[in-house]
Amino acid sequence: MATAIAHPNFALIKYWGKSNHLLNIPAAGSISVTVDKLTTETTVDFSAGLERDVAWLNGKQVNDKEMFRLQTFLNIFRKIAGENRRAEIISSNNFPTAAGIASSSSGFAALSLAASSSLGLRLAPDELSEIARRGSGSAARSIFGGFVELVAGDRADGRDSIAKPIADENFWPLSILIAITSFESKKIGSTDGMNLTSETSPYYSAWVESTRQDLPQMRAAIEARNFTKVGELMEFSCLKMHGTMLSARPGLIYWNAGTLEIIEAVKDLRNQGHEAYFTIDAGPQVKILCQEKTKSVVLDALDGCPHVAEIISTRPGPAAYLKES
Ligand code: 2P0
Repeated sequence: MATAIAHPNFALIKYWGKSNHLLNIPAAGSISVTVDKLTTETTVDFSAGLERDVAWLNGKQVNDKEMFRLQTFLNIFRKIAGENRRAEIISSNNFPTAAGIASSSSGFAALSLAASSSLGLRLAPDELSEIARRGSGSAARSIFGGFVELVAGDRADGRDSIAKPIADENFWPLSILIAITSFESKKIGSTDGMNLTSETSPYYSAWVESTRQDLPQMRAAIEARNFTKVGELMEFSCLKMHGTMLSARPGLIYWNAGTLEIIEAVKDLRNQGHEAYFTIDAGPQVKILCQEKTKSVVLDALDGCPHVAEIISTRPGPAAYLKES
């Protein structure tokens, strides 16, 4: 039995589309920041007495569709370890699940670490990242803390599609404020949304090609701690991704009225000389990136948005780790 803790990450350059569905290889790389405060804690117990895998998420038994995904994922670890036993997974998040706060990134990262450790496998972080990616693309990035790049890689087997740290969580103490506009789970999950987009959007190939061009620019901007450049590129990638989603058939709209309200508030702040930037994932929440000196004015502006239900204040956070028993 082993318990692991992982933190979600938010993409500065977004991942939206796959080149290989079976191995879950992204069509382009992505860059993210892992955050502190939000956690997934997952315990895995491979037990001789179980007839099949079972999983509990936030105290509720996982449905058949999700269970199939988890079973397939655990098979990767069983194969490496030469193991036949089934497992019980107990996982909980201290934040809303499947609502655009990247719960699958921390979820599959924590599961990878707990499953490998409970089978006595001592995998290096990049091996763990490669396996985590097969569970959920963004999870490859949450194996590491701070600023992280998931490389698309060149190999057909995906072995080089792994996350690599750019800078650790102490490199740049930015504020990442999460403005929650809805606690509902999303109706279309990321995998289905990506597949719909890549199959039907006339803009999809341009999205993938332009993302490849954004990556070295974002990497350089982070390394130079160039806040304006990071913020500008982050918004560019976010709006391009949502533009591509909107052009799917039928169009994918993850935003609600509160999402737009916050975008307007952030743009107003910039017009008043307070530098802050927004990003939005596959859900209606908005993440706002700012520096410490601007945090209080951003919080005041968010307090003035009627659709904001809750604000979570985070900073770059650590890599996934095992909990001592
Ligand atoms: C990202 N998202 O880069 C993008 C931006 C959501 C929008 O990665 O299909 O749950 O499990 O590999 O990792 C969410 O996608 O997708 C995601 P799968 P995942 O953060």
